[in-house]
Amino acid sequence: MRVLVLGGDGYLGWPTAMSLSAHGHEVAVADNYLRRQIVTESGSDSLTPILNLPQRAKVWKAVSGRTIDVHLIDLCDYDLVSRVFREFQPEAVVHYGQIPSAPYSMKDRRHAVLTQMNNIENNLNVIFAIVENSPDCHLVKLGTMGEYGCPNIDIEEGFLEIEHKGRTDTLPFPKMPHSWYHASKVADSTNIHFASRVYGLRATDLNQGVVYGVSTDETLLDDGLLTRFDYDEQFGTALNRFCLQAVVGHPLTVYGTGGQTRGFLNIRDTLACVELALLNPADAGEMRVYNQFTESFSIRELAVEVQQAGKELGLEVEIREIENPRSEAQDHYYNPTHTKLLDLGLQPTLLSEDLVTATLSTLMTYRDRAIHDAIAPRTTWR
Ligand code: USQ
Repeated sequence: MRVLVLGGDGYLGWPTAMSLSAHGHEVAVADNYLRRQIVTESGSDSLTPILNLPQRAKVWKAVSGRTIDVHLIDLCDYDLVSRVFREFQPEAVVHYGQIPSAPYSMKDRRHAVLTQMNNIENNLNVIFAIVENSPDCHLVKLGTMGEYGCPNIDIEEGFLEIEHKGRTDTLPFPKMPHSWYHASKVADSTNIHFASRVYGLRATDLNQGVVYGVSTDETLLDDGLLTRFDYDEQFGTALNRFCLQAVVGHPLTVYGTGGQTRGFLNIRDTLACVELALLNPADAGEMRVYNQFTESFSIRELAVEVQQAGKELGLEVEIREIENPRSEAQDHYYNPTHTKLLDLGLQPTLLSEDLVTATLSTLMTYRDRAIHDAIAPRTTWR
């Protein structure tokens, strides 16, 4: 299959591109390095040293004998996006190419606007590039579990059967996003659903949980193929941050009581889920929604997990509850359905499989590169 990976320089985009290439797909990537730029501007950097995209593609060619085409373009520039679609004629596009940080979007008006403008505009460009150049192309879009928020009822996979005043319908599940960033993904889902109804777009919206881990089969082949690893207060996510904190001797930053519960998945499972979505395309005019995570944990449970794994490696790890910088429920019901990817054959990689220890061991190699000032939370929701 010809697959275009948007955001192909990112934490998930680059490993996805390699994995698809290794599995025999013809792969092209597009990126404008915005993530690198805003992480640097925020005073942080990837813990892992990463090459630029053309260099990575060269190492990949040397290691695997396979080619990944690189396009350094801004997805907000429609002419360039359209040209890549015309030339490459993708059968599927995996869209990761967005600003992914809730705290970044909550810093102030400017960051909220930048996140929403960038994400919503580039997603519209992708929709129109498909419709105008490769109408049969399947859009696999990275959404987020944070679109739903934490309602006091079970969360369904995208749609909910509702009976109201004697009538019934199946409608998009209600959304209560956690941040301006998560709200941008809600807008994307609405726009993709609209395009599927109006233009016959075929689309799969992957509402992904929090991803953790640093290694995949392909990143382990050569140091030049490493993916980025963020741990700062804006672009680092909970479990990855805790792992980094453990190896550099920083107390684990549990926000509030740590009762917040979220869905998590290993980076390897992201790649597996995306490929399953690609191999089982939505029909023309259909928007599928999968809840993409494998296990739920409270933040406190994760901190204890990291503390225990650290002990086995001789690390003394302190857990510290700090005032929650976010406006969020800390003790809440959370029971999202996530069976569709399992039905397609996903074999989950579970946290209990020594994954925390493996991540800690890898991070220890690079711990001297950590920028300590970037760790403590500074961005508040209020
Ligand atoms: N948290 C802590 N300590 C930390 C960092 C986070 O207690 O040092 C808590 C937060 O308060 C929150 C939970 O961990 O309750 C998750 O926060 P996060 O930063 O790991 O994840 P989030 O902001 O929700 O966003 C991340 C990704 C985003 C993706 C989302 C999936 O940045 O791109 O969409 O995870 S989900 O969380 O399911 O919406």
